Amino acid sequence: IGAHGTKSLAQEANYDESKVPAYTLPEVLVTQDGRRVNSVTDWETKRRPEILALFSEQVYGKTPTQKIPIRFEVTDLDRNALGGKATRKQVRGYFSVDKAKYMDILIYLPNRVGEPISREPVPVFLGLNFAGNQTVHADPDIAITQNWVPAWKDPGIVKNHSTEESRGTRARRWPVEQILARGYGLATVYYGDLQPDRADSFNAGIHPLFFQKDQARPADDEWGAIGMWAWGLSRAMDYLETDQEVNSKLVAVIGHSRLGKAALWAGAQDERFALIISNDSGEGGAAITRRGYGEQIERINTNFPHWFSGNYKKYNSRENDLPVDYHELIALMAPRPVYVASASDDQWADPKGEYLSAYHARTVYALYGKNTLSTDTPPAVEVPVGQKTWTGYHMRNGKHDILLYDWTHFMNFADFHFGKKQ
Ligand code: GTR
Repeated sequence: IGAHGTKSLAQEANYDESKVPAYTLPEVLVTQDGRRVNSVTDWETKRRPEILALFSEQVYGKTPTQKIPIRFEVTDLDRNALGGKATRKQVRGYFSVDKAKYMDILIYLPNRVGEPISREPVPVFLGLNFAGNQTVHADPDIAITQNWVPAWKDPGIVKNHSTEESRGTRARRWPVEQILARGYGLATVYYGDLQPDRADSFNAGIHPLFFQKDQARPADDEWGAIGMWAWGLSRAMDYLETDQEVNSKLVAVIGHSRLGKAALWAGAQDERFALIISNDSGEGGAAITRRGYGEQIERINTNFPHWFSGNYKKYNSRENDLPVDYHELIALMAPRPVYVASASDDQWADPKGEYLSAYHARTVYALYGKNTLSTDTPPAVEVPVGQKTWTGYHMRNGKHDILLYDWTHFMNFADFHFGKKQ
C-alpha cells in the first residue's frame, strides 16, 4: 500500500480469474440521471451523447472542435505497383501553411487484371502503423518516415530514425497482397506523424497547432495522444472521401493494441467509419477495466502518461469510480458492425474482458434490431463467433500481435457486412 493508500505498481497484475472482484457495470441504457432508454431516438439524442462526453472528458480527453486547414497533395501515383497487382498512392496531408507539419497516407488499391482503371470504388481498411509506412511492405518506393520513431527492437531504427533497413520489417502485420486479392484497399499512416509516442511529446506533432496562446500542454479534460491518433484517422478519412477510387461509405477502421484503442476512439467519434476493428486493444480499449485483470488504469497512466487525458489519472486504482466502462465504448459503434479480436497469450490485454465488452454492447444493438454475440462465455481459442452478426470476436492462438489469421477473419466479417452494399 503506497503513501496515498493506493496499490503499489510493483504489485503483480492479476491473472487469476478467481480473483476478479464482483463488479457492477454502468448500465448502457440508463441515463446519468437514472432514466431508462428504450428507443433509438432516446439513445441517439440523449444517452449516446452522454456516454461520448464521458469518454471525452474523463478518458481520452476532448477532441477540439476547432478546425485547422488541411491540404492534401498526391506525392506518388503508381498504377503498376507490386508487380501490377496494385495502384499505389502516397498522399501528404499538410496541417500547417509552412508545410512543417504533415502526415503521409500510403494507399494500395487492388488492380484487377483486364479491368479498366475506372473500376468500381473499393472498400478500404484504414489503420495507423507503429514504425513508418515503409515498414508495412518491402516495396522500395514507399517514402521512409522522417519523423521520430520509438526505439522498437526492429532493424533499421537508428537513434529514433528510420533507415532503408526498416523497409518491410512489419510486413507480417500487413498482409497487403491478401487484402488486395480479396478486393480491398489498404490505407495507413504512421502514428508518429501525428504525435510522437513519448511522454514529453505535447510540444511536438500536431498538438501545438491547437494550443491557445501560452499553452504548453493539454488541459486536464483535453485530448492526449490516443485522441490525437484517432483524430488523424478521421483526417485520413477526409482524404479518402475525396478519392474517387475509394468507396468512402465502406471504410473499416482498424488498429492493433494502443492503435486499437485509437481505432475504437476514432470509430466512436466519427460515424463515417462503417466498420470498426479492435485487435488486442486491451486496457483503455476493448477490455472491461472493472475486471481488475491484466493491465490496469494506474499502470497504463504511469507507463504512458501522455496517452489519456489528465482527468483519467483520477481513476488510478479507482476503476469502480469511472463513470463508464469499455462495453459502452463498443456500444458507441452501434448500429455499425464492430469486431473485437484477442490473442490467447495476451493476458495483459485481458481477452475475456475484451470479449465481455463486445457482449455487453448488445442491448444497444438490440434497439436497432441487430443481432450480436449471444452468450457471456468467451469462445475457445480459434473458434470465431458472431461472424454473421453485428459484433464479431475471435481469440487467436499465440502472442500479442496482428497476423494473417486475424486479418482473414476481419475480411470475412467485412465481406458479410459490405458485400451486400457493393
Ligand atoms: C503495452 C501497453 C498496452 C498496449 C501495448 C501496445 O505496453 O501496456 O496497453 O497498448 O503496449 O500498444 O503494444
